[in-house]
Amino acid sequence: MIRLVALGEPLVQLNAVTPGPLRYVNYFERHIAGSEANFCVAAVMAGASCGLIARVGDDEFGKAVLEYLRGRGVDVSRVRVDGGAPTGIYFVQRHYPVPGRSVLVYYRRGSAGSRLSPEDVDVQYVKSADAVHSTGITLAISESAREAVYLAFEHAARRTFDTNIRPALWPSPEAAREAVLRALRGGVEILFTDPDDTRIVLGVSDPDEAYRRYRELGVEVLVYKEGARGAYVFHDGGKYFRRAYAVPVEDPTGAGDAMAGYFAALYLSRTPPERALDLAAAASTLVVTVRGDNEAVPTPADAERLLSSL
Ligand code: CKP
Ligand code: MG
Repeated sequence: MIRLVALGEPLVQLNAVTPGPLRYVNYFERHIAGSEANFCVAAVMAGASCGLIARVGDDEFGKAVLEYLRGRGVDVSRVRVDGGAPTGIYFVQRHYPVPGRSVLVYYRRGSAGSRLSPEDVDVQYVKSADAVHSTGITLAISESAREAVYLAFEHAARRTFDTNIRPALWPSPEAAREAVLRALRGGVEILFTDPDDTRIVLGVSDPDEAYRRYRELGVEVLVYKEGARGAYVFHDGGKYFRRAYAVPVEDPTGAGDAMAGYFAALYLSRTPPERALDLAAAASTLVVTVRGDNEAVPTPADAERLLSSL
């Protein structure tokens, strides 16, 4: 079984039960999310094992994160409980101002998760994993979290990375660009990204050009996500595009993480990239049909059922 380790901040998500501006939303549904936590759940569903390196607060939300992730089969033995700060939360505003899209409103500054630091990186644990994953979110939340990612990447056998540039978390696009380029420096085997992030990182958005440039930076496999249009996978042997399925969108948050966790688990266990992308696309399709980022990630058998129904 492929063993993955991810570094990042798990968060409590408060998802608006009704669509529209948050100021008129009275009911919120609680979910457990955060990009790397979502990645881990998806990887486990796809048949890998995944451990999370993170911090949560010594509070009810921290307990909820630990219980939920443990229940989903994620190894939380390296999630530290930090009594000095609360577990981060965020709200999801749905279908407003752009129908079919969501807006994330964070309450996470100074959170326990953002206090992740190189001290939390158990080097032996990292070295024993087949691959280590993180995202631009962890690079953005604090300097210590960013250094934790660089340290873990230094010791990783293989690396996977999702650019996930959240402009709200960065002082400037240049800062994001610089931090992401540094994360890519040691060579990333699978890079997950999209046109918006690639415009910030490389100043281009054409998929072929992006692959050429990322390749020069040491990326082996590029998963280039074009949202509701579909996604490409570029690799040594070629290029493949998987068109997205048109489904009713409840909340697209988490679609990228489902694709990343699913794809990484399958590809690293030697599933051909085209097939891995098909199944990963099925996983991300199902995620957008519900609120919550990871509850609808399917088993491979269910992903297969969806693919054969289309
Ligand atoms: O790129 P995705 O929509 O898949 O990422 C969603 C996650 O960690 C979500 O759980 C949210 O908490 C976050 O990204 C974030 O910090 O924006
Ligand atoms: Mg994403």
